[in-house]
Amino acid sequence: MQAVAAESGDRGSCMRVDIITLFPEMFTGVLAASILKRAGEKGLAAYHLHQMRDYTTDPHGKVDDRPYGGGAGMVLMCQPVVDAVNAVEKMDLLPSRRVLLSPRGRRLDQKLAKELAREPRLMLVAGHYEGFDERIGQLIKPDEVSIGDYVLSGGELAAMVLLDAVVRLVPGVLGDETSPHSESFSTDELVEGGLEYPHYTRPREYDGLPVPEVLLSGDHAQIARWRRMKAQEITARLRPDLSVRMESPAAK
Ligand code: 6GU
Repeated sequence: MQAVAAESGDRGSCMRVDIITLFPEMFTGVLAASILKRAGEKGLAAYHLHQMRDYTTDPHGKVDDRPYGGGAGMVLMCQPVVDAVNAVEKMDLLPSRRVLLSPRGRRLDQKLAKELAREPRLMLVAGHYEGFDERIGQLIKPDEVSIGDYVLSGGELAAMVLLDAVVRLVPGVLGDETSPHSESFSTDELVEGGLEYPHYTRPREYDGLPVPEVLLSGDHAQIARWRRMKAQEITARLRPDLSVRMESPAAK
C-alpha cells in the first residue's frame, strides 16, 4: 500500500503518523474522508491509532487519578502515557517528532504546519480530563501545541485540526491539476500574506448577482491584477493584522 506512491518519483515520501489517545474512534471518520484519506491511499501518509488505555499497568484500566493538592477533575498519570509513547516509538525505526496537544502549547499557524509537514514521522499525544501530570512533559520531551485560545474537552479535535493542516502540505498530497507549488503558494497567501481573492463559478448570474466582468474577459494579466487588488481590499477590511505584512517592500 505504501510502496505504490513512494515509488512515483517526485512525490513526497510517506509520513508516518502515530496517534495516542483514549478515543481513537473519534479519528476514524476524519481519517477516512477527503484529503487525509487520499494521502493515505496515495501512500503519502500512514496513520496508526493507539489506545492509551492499552498501556496502563492498572488492572482496571485506569489512566487518570485525582490531583495532588486537591482541586477539580482528573489528571492523566505518567505511567500509561510514558509507556505508550515509548512502546509506540519502538514500532518503527524512524525517530518521531512528538507533539502533545495542550492549550498551553505553541499556537498552531501555517508556519508550524509547514515545519511539521517536513517531518518523516509525527507522534500526536492527545489527553483528556484536566490535563497531564507535569512530569510527562519532562520525560517524553514533546513540543506542546495548541490550536487557539479556547478550551476543548480534550486534545483529539486539536490533533485532527493539526493533522489536516499538516498532511495537505506533504508533497504530492494535493491534486495534480493544482501543482504542489502553486497550491502551497496560494496557501501561503491565504494565511501568511493575507486573505485570498473572491472566487466565482457558473452560472454567470445567480439571483440577480453577476460574476465580475473581468473574470470573463480572458485577459489573464488583468485578472491577476484584479485578484491582487481584491485580496488586498478583503485583507485590509477583515484581517488588518495580516495586511501589515502585505505592505512590506518585499511584496512590491
Ligand atoms: Cl491542544 N487542547 C485542549 N484541551 N484545548 C485546546 C487545545 C488543545 N487547543 C485549543 N484549545
